[in-house]
Amino acid sequence: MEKEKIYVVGHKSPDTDSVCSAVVYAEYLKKAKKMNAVPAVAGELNAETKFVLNRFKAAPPELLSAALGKKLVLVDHNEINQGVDGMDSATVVEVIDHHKIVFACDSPIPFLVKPVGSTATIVAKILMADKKNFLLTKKSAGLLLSAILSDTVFFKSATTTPEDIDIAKKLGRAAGIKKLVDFGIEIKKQKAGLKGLCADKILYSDFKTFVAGGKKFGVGQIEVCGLQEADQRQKEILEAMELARQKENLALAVLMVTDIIKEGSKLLAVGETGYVEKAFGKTLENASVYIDKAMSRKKEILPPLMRAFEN
Ligand SMILES: [Mn+2]
Repeated sequence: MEKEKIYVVGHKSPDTDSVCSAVVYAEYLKKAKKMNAVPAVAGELNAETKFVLNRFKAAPPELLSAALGKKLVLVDHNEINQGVDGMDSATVVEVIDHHKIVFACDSPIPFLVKPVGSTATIVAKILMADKKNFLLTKKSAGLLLSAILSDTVFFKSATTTPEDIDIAKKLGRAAGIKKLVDFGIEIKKQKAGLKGLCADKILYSDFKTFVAGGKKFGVGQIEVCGLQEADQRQKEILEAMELARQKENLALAVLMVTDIIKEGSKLLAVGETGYVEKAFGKTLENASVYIDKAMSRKKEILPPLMRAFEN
């Protein structure tokens, strides 16, 4: 009898970390654990991830649009509302992640969460510890390296730890890539910017919802090289954000326009924007405010925002 299929899947609006971690970890489960593991994605691939998969000759994972009745390994997320639809009627058998923990489960499962810059860092360590299966191929090393460089914005994000840098160097050697930062910039350039994206796509390219103080809110993020284009299109983006906020019943919707060159983020906000002012002690102008040095949603934007909702 064929073993039951297990889908290894990241969050919706999949990013390079979500996808590459799923691809490599599924291969690990298959080869080292003899499981019938299949990598999957919870949404359309972005241009950056397509570039990375192509670069290391990896097939795009299958699209999983409904989780109902399926067995899942979650990578790069542990919040049910950020994952594949129907997850409450799926069985989560394992989690590997680097985000805050909100997961609940009525039976014990392997649950590995570490405060590092990317899920790929954790997956890479698992592969490196398994000496007998030779899983750290050029392809898997290249995919994981790309994910680390992407998630940590080539080590510039506040989420970067010494472990990410150390693992990335080892992966670089295995993948035959010497100049890590240069390669990181090449990866990031694939999708940085707003060119060719409608306002809706800009908001939803990386949008996550959260609950705090009994209210639901959403924070999206888009990376750009310079804020000029975003400034010009601000009105149109804010209109799309307000529509999305109403549609998804959110108290507040925020978009981080993160300038990876200037290393800061302009926040656009609609809805109960007082929470943004409270969180950052700044007054919004034109529904927006620039936060210098803030590039990480998880580390620099979410914690003060959550506190503002909770207090
Ligand atoms: Mn990640």
